[in-house]
Amino acid sequence: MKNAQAKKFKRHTITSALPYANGPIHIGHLAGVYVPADIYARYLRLKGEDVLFIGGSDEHGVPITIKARQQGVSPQEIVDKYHTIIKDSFEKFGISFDVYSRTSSPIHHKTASGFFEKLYNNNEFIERTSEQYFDEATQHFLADRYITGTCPHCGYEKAYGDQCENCGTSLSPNDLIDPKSVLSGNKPVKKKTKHWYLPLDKYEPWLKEWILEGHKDDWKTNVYGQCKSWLDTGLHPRAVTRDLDWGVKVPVKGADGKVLYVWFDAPIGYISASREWSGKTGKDWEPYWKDESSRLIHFIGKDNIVFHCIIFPSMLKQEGSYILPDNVPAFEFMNLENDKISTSRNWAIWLHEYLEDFPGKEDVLRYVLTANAPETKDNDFTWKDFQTRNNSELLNIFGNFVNRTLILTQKYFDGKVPAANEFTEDDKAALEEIKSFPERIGSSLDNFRFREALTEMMALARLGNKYLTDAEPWKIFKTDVDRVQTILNVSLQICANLAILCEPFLPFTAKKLSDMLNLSGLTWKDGGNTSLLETGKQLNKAEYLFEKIEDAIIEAQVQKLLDTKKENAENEIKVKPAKENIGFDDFAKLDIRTGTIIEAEKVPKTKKLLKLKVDTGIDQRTVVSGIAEFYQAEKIIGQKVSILVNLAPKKLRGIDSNGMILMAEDKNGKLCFVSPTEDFNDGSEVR
Ligand code: B3M
Ligand code: ZN
Repeated sequence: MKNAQAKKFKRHTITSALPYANGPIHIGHLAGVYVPADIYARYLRLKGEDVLFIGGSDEHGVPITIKARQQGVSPQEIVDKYHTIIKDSFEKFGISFDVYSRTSSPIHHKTASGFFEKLYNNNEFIERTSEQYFDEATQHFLADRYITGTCPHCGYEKAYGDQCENCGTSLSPNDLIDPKSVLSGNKPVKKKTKHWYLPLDKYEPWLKEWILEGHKDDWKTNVYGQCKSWLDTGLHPRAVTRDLDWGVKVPVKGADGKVLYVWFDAPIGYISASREWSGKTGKDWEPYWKDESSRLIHFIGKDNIVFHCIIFPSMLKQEGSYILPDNVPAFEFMNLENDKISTSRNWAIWLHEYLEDFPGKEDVLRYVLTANAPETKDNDFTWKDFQTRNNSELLNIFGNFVNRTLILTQKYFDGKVPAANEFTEDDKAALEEIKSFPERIGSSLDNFRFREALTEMMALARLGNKYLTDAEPWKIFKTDVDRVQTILNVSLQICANLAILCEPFLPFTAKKLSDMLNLSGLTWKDGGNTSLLETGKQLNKAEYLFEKIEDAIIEAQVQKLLDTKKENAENEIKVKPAKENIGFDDFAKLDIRTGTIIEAEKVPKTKKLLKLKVDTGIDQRTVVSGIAEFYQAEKIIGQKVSILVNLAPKKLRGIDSNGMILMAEDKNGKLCFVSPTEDFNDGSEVR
């Protein structure tokens, strides 16, 4: 990859994927997006570059409405809760956004609908009425995550209507094999509805030129490769509206009950966040997004490549006034203890919990996640490695070197920087090598090689540690004070360089070290300088930068994960053992028919009961059914059911109930109808 900084840019607009506000941040998010993005933003700021670092919560989309439905609250309540947790934990972890916004904000709704309107008025969209999957029981169209089925590409049985999380393929609901509604579990029917499509196929020639030619040298292999396979396969028009009631309303006539597809509105969230920032700071946001001398960089995970390299750039290009992303350094995935991180299985290390369990150790996690960054392939986080890197690298090398230097300066020279007297060859070699570090670290960062950059930064700490250990000033203080002065002066210059060059990676450590050295306001340009600390300068009291992490602490965290694993195993589908065998004659006594619910109402003063009128094909009869917690009366009119018609009548809450609706109950006690999968007449016998 050619050096990305070859061209000089006036401004750097750095975006980081907007996390869905339906759960907290975990180490996978941090390793794959937010820590590298923050390192890069801090590095550029230290170099004096003009940086706008953007974050925000992605608050629309079906995962949020599904979670709200599961918890019986509104989507707004879900996003309010998690937006606060996410924003707060980012701040405490030192992710230095210039703005952290949210897509449920009015400014985003205005920006996103205005963006759509401009493309609409330019006749950019294809309007198409098509048959979409519809859940008759709940009267919902089934978009994206409301429908699951088998992926046609890899056979994964829990693929979603918009994407297969197993193989990353972008899907549309009609691609799914054996589709099922997430809401009722039923097989959905097709119903006509109108949507607006972005004609991606029309942009193919331009995208091939812009990506396959224009970025073949500077985009990462994993990113370029995914884009190439997409373009080689051929692009198709993509729906950018949905039949949902949560999201940015589609701002055109004939679009009642429709919102923008979350992946159309979310990337525009970067722009609305910039407008929010502008409102707060008084600075103009437009140059960061519209001036060709600005550089737009998207930090994302690999599952977001198509949206940031193909769809959003096409939108920006068609809108006509925006710059395009110069680079999209997508990372692969971070696993945890050799297993895929999973929110639903609670198999994760949550940032807000880490901050509670390890106060003052933000940099340790930043360090370990960078050292193991999944830059070109999936990688793994283990608590053992976390402990080892803290104890053997941060504590024993970086911390030990700084602490010994400061303690000895305190002890021998009252904490004042001693003079540098005559330099030996070793001194000169060390001083010469210091000068190389800004370039060594900087060129790795310019090319988004964060692990390599971190290793180079640690090489400076190793240099100091080795230099001081070899020089052994404590052995010669009584006999050669001048020599000790020089050794500690050189060591202090290395400490001062560390305070600058570690800042992007370890901002909390950099602050502590700069305070101890009584330094401030240094920039990247000061890196490599071997006289940052002038002789006689009074240093502040030394404090420990790192502390040992004991086995017990790690064992407790590992145990926490083992407990989670055990809980998951227990929660696995508890399928009740089969009942004892019966003879066919026993079964033959049951008369089960197909039927249709024609009326439904809640039974007053009960939580669970609905009074139904069912057409059994034989007659129309009243049945009381305990399904009110799962189905709203008004939404199940027309629902096909299976009904046991020769069950002896029973009076329930004063109502004569005549028969029983067959319901399936899952492991969590959720009920769903057992209905004919084709349009059978009422009264058909089930046998
Ligand atoms: N909300 C997060 C994800 O897919 C998604 C990113 C949006 S960035 C505009 O994990
Ligand atoms: Zn798949």
